[in-house]
Amino acid sequence: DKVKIRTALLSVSDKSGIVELAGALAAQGVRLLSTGGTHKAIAAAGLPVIDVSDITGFPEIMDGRVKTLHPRVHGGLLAIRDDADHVEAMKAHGIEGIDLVVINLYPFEDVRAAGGDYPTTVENIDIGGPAMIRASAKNHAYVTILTDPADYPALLEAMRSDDSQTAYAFRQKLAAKAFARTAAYDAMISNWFAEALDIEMPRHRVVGGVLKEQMRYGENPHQSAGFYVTGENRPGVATATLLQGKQLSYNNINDTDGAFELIGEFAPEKAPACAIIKHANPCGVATGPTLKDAYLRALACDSTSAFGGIIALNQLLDGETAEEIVKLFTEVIIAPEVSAEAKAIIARKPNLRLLVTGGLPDPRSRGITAKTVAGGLLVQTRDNGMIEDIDLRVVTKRAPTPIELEDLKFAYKVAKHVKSNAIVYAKDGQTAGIGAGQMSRIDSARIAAIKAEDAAKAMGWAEPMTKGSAVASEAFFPFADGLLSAIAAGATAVIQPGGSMRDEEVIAAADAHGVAMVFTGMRHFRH
Ligand code: 93A
Repeated sequence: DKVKIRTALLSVSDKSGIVELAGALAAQGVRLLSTGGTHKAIAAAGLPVIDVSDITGFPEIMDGRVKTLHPRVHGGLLAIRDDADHVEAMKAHGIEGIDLVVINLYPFEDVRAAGGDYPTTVENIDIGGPAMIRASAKNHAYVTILTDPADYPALLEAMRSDDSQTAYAFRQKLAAKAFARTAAYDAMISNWFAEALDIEMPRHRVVGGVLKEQMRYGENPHQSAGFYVTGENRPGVATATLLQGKQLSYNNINDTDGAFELIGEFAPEKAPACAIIKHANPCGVATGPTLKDAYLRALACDSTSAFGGIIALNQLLDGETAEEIVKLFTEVIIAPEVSAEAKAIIARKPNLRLLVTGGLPDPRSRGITAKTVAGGLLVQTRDNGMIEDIDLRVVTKRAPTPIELEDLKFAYKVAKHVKSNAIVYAKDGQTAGIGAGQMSRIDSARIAAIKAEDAAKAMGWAEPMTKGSAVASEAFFPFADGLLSAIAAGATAVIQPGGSMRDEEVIAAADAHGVAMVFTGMRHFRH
């Protein structure tokens, strides 16, 4: 099962480490073949290398679109070396076996992530590379296929210790890796097309990604986990830069994503805003005259839960806000930008992770979300409904005042990012109490009110902020009880999708208490 490496074909876009690899291979007497740019790099280092064109007897044509797509190459990759017919065909057509193939593909992912225009992105779809990778991987009984520069040292080590040979098990693993590589590559191409052409639910769905980092564990320590980047061009945790602090955990990443998607709902030009997230639910969200105020107001909603939370900001993190944040134990801060002053302040807490994204995600943009179920993949378009785009319908005798209306919209935006059943009380652009993830709506309403009472006690306020608040329910009230509970807590205005069989009952209850209620017609379930 051992194969001696005599001939190698090197064709790489990412040339890092290739000259060193070529040198080490040449030193072991391996004959090197290579394509245009790679050949140039290797030859420039003074190493003996043969141009693939000299093997095929055919020049690279069409701007390199056709350089290795030739029977002398693919025959050399696919031939079964101990099959008499194959050997005969090799002889008849002047085909020589290729034992080692080193390829990395045109950087489609990078071009896409950089927002390359349509023709540039298309031109970066590699055809010859994947063809050679797949041919080599199929023929792993004879061919060693390397698709990742990180594997160069392992190859050289294997060859050095075994007379330039590779073992079957080693080639098998590399073949598995190679097919994963081409599959993920094609996944990214098809997803890019689906996005560009607005194809939402294609016949074949591929969710492809590149391992960004392997985590120490998953949601729990006995689960293994990895973070894969899909190449989607959306500011967020996957593409953010970690300015300081240790690697994010699985739960950190999940929570940070929730935090940043939520804060993306708040346009920075309207007001500074801050969200604090725990276990994928917000425990406080607020706008404010300054970012520092927004943070303090978000914190006031539930300062107990905010301990060890994730903070998302909708604009540049400045020094005075950073100074407040470092007073409390926080796991992660994510912001579009950070001032030098804020950086220096955060640096005093070396374990605090600071992520910068360079921008905010567009809440209106399309795109998909996916989750696995046993034996399946549930895919849907992102919940990109925005309260600003909805015509609200006043269903009660009293219409909300302009101030109530602002708070209703604010509360509804937050409720969209709270696990169902979600009840969110808000006042003056600040969450007053959040009830998340209960199996009955009335329990969420009660919990939110209890949280508001706790906050009042902690802050030394005379009364909970639910008094005179606006309340949002992300789905309709199936009975009047949930609404009555909110009214008992002091809500004077209500926003909900409507659409229950008992809407009339719920409206009558609101009217009986002089409460203003609006229907959105759009539900925001989140599970
Ligand atoms: O344009 S291609 O799809 N056509 C080919 O025949 C071909 N052969 C190799 N792309 C092709 N490649 C790719 O060229 C490799 O996958 C590699 O990424 C790149 C290396 O080109 P160069 O050596 O000229 O820099």
